[in-house]
Amino acid sequence: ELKQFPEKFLWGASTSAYQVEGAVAEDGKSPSIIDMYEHPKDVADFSVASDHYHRYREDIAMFAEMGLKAYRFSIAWTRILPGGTGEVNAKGLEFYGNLIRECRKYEIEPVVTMYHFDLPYCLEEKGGWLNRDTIDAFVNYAKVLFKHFGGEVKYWLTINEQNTMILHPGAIGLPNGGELPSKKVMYQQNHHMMLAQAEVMKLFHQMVPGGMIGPALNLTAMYPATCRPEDAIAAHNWEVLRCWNFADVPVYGWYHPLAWEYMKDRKIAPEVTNGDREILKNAKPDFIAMNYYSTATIAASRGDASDVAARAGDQQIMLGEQGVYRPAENEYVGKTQYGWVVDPVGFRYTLRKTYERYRLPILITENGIGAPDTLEEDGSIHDAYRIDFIREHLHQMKLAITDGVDMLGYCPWAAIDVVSTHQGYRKRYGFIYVDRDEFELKELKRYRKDSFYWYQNVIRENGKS
Ligand code: BGP
Repeated sequence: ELKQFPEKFLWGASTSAYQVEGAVAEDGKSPSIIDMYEHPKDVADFSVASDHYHRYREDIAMFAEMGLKAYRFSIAWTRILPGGTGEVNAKGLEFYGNLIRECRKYEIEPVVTMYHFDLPYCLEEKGGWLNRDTIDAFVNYAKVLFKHFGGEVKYWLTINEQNTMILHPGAIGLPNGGELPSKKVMYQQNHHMMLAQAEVMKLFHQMVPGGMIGPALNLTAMYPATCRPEDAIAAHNWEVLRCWNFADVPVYGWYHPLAWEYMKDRKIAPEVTNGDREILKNAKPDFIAMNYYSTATIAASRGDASDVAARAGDQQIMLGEQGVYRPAENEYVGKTQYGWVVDPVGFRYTLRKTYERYRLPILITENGIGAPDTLEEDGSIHDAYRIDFIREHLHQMKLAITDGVDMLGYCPWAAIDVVSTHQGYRKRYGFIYVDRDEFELKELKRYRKDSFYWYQNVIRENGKS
């Protein structure tokens, strides 16, 4: 029998600081690595974004009207500590304090990401995550956040999509399109981020009793392309390297055993210093936050695939890794116009696998479909594709709950239109339309999409079907 959503289910929606706020150089904010990108000329940059920095009151009032019980947003490290570490910027604290209070006013639970791709540029200049000092800087930043907001915010996310940052270094976190770091360098950066995350989770449990903290990873189950045993091994390889290796460290305190052998064998395992193992072992998350968009289908390597995942223009494409895996097509799933696989059943499958592996409650922190919505003359936006997408994913989530998966909540991407990581403003995800074009800002007026009213009803009914 189909179970219903739990009573206190966190129906929410998400954004991230650099994609929604704008005001990139206001009130003492320093540049992050994102602000220092040589931005492609044909897509909107992040300087104004959706102007949430100035319009958060209006936006949160609309979120409240939609019925949101949670709002997942990120804090820009560069607003709180413009120097990366050291002096605290009072204006930064004030902004997020106001934002949190505004949520509370409507009984919207703030869910805060501490770090969503936007490392302070001043830290990048000193070596970024390759430099162990960045670990201390992150812990220090966390201390400031927990001290000021620990009393008002219960749910915290450490790092958004660490696996995306590490596995796609050309896509995120590499200023000015420089040379891609080697895998050895990436796994060393990853190790330092893991240590920083562990220290922060430990500190959190000391400073914020009763709060909950977890990593926010992009998780995706893999299908073998056929029932050929070699394809199953390859799919398992990529699932381990792409997903479980990143969740095992926070939960179990060490790397996935197969991933560790893979790294050692290729001489790309991180240097581990005395005390690192202790640090990783001494912290645990309270839940797993999951960003889910699609699944992948994998075949055995033919020995001629080149390197890791990449994008080509608008299209999301994947390349394999020699001797490890090779991407394959899946005739049973659809694709968005940007080439992202649409797989609601894969959502249930990924939830089951994640819960089976970690036995921790799961909070969905992203899920959604990017599309170029059209604003009609009368101010309506008919985004039936978004409604279909979310409806199907909700149904599969309900099946996962029925299967026994412990779900905390659902915060799809995005609460309101934001600038996409790579496709600017033409690719929209929000329930609320922001009237601006790629380059023409207009008045940034907000409009309710059809999906806004639909989601409002879903929340009102606690997802009953
Ligand atoms: C996730 C990121 C988000 C968001 C989303 C959609 O990987 O955490 O920041 O942007 O993907 O991706 P895109 O904007 O590239 O379509």
